[in-house]
Amino acid sequence: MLIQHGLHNALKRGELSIHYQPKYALDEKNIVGAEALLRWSSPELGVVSPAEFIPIAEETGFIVDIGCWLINQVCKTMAAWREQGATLAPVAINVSPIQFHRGNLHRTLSQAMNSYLIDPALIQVELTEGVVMNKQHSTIELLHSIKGLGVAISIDDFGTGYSSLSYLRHLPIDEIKIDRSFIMEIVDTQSLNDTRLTAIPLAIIDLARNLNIKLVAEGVETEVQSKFLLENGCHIIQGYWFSKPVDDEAMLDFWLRA
Ligand code: G
Ligand code: G
Ligand code: MN
Ligand code: NA
Repeated sequence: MLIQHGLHNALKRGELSIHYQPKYALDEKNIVGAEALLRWSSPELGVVSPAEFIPIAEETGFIVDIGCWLINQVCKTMAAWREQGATLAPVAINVSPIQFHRGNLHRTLSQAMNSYLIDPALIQVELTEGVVMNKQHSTIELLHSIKGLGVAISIDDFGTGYSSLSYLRHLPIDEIKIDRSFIMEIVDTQSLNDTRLTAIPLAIIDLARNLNIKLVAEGVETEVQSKFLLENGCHIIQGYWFSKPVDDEAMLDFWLRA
């Protein structure tokens, strides 16, 4: 209840902020993108995790307003980075199923990109499997219309949703992100000999390669995990090993060094 009440004021009072986590190419040793992640610092509640407040914002539908604010804010920040000389790579925005189905995602994205003159090739939308699995005509149409803007579509938390893989073939999917739960299980070099632990990441790597879909591994925290991924053909990682999510100034430093 406290969270629900606080969230409405949070947007108005500017308590929400956005952090960015780089996606890093292990082979080319450069930053190839970033994921935008919401942060809420409440004077009454302290720092509230998105894992806590997003489900509540989804229940009340307020996630549509938050998501709209976030899309505009990301585009605004990208324009500021550009102005300061950054060479940008695509920034991924998490879109809640509620915003996807009920918000006017196509218009929100196109208006924000227009306002700040952001090249659609520099925006990515992250959806969970649950959203794209929905076979309704409207879902498929919406996915194609988002793609039609020139925005890329990425599947978040891949492997944790439903087991049907057929959507990868008939929907316009550009990228999948191996869920961090699979990466976490690789705790040391011993784990690499345990096929029960490596089988799923390896299968996802094969799947992505054969379908010609980009692949990112999430939650990469150690050198062992990085080496395992690089040696097996997953070149792009996101996780604490390269960098935690950082504020827009620290992200600018990353872009300027890229
Ligand atoms: O950053 P952190 O690990 O605390 O995020 C926890 C969860 O909140 C993750 O599952 C992440 O996908 C989700 N999340 C973070 N930012 C956003 C956002 O802007 N929109 C939506 N819908 N989810 C987000
Ligand atoms: O569900 P989604 O993939 O959007 O969630 C991304 C979340 O994962 C972010 O909230 C981020 O803080 C968190 N995260 C990013 N890198 C790591 C990592 O290396 N380890 C862990 N445990 N969490 C991470
Ligand atoms: Mn995500
Ligand atoms: Na994820």
